[in-house]
Amino acid sequence: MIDRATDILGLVDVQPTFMPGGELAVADGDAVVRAINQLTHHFDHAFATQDWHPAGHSSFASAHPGRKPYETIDMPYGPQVLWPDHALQNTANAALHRDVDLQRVEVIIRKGFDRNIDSYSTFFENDRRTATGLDGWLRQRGFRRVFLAGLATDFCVAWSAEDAVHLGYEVVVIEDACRGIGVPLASGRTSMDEVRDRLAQLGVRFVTSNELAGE
Ligand code: VGL
Ligand code: ZN
Repeated sequence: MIDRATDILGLVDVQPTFMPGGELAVADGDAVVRAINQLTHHFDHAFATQDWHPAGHSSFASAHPGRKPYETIDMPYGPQVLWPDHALQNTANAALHRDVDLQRVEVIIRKGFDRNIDSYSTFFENDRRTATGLDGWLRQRGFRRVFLAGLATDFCVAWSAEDAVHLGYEVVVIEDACRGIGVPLASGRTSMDEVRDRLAQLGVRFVTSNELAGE
């Protein structure tokens, strides 16, 4: 059962840059728009995140001569997957999708604007220490449970879910309102295979929109 006072919907990177036709297209990524629009009415409160990179960002393969997108390199803060240039500040594809219902969005957290560090999670940059400020905002507003939807399941949604658990929130991922990238890993599995196990172990719940409607 959704508690409209202490539950909040988090819309992660619902931006055309992550959808078919975009720079870092997630397969079927645009399907999240309709899925999200059908479930926002369950919530009184929402926040959104927006990937927001300067040109030459260090997560771009193009910033590392000889490297290709989807390779992993070591950065001072740990391993980093390299991406095609995407979510460029002030470009149309970096805007929140024009059709997504933002009526209940009370704060928009931008991330990835420091050119030297990537930021998947909506709580911390990829050093897992530099805060975005969202935790303080949620806490001061009295939210205790975060429902996540958006892109991409195996990166920004997963890292946000994990940090939220560590910060003491209950976390629910609305799986049909998310789509993933599926980067091949050294283990032979993909980032999609790993993410569900890792999050489930942390106590993250996965629900479908239908289950949410029935709750
Ligand atoms: C994302 C890769 C790079 C995401 C953002 O939104 O999941 N993934 N930047
Ligand atoms: Zn990015």
